[in-house]
Amino acid sequence: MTTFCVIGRPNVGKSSLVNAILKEDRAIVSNVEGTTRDAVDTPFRYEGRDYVIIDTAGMRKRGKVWENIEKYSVLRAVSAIERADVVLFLIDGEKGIRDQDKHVAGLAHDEGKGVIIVYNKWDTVEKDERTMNEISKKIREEFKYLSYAPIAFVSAKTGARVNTLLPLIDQVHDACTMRVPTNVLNDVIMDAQMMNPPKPHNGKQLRIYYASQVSVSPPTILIFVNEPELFHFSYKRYLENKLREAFGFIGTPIRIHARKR
Ligand SMILES: Nc1nc2c(ncn2[C@@H]2O[C@H](COP(=O)(O)OP(=O)(O)OP(=O)(O)O)[C@@H](O)[C@H]2O)c(=O)[nH]1
Ligand SMILES: [Mg+2]
Repeated sequence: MTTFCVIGRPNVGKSSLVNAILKEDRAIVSNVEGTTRDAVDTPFRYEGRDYVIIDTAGMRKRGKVWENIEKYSVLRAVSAIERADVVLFLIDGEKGIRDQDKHVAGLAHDEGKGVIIVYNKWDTVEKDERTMNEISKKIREEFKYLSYAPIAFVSAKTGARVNTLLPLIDQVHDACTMRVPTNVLNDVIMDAQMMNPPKPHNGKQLRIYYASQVSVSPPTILIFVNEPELFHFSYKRYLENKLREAFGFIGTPIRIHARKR
């Protein structure tokens, strides 16, 4: 079973998207912000697979604090994220990316769940053949830490491309729970090291002995080294990119921890 939730600031079209996926008018849709008050779970079955979709209330932040009336919607959204395998993070294509979206995206990222960025209201966007690339680039710049999240362009209103979401959700959920066999993992890490060995720091050289995947959701890799302090962020990121090239890991964060052997 796959549980996924739909989050985003008020009025981005979360309830409309839930309806479009379910193809029934269940959730209440309105152009008044804050229509949805509670997180609502709906179980359904599609092509032999079971899902639970969770609609949430829109979230908004003023200055440094979540607005009082919004505070409970944030808590409920966070609990929806915690219960979900995959998070659909919605952006309103009619209004474009706003500061608020960053706060919401941050919540999605912090929990270590699978994330799909959904650019909704695509029907309202004036576009030519370059628009999708341009907007994707903008999204990558604005949400750097979500670089692993695939981007979907949909219209909850017309239903355009909504049918691409469930297959993508399956793919991301599979990536979140993927287990890489230890020998294959070590081959990739050893190759990566040979191509680009870690640079010495103050005459000290990082040595990587052995890696193993210790958990899933998110995939977590433990790497045994001579000195964990020598394992710099940039080298971790390099290895993460190599792991993504080799295994995909679409839509899921990867955690890499170093331990002294
Ligand atoms: N043009 C267009 N309008 C949309 C689309 N999706 C939603 N809307 C409209 O946007 C407004 C808000 O939709 P909702 O689905 O209620 O938004 P929400 O994110 O659930 O809002 P809250 O629950 O209040 O946070 C409604 O007027 C919808 O008809 C879309 O893809 N295209
Ligand atoms: Mg709603």
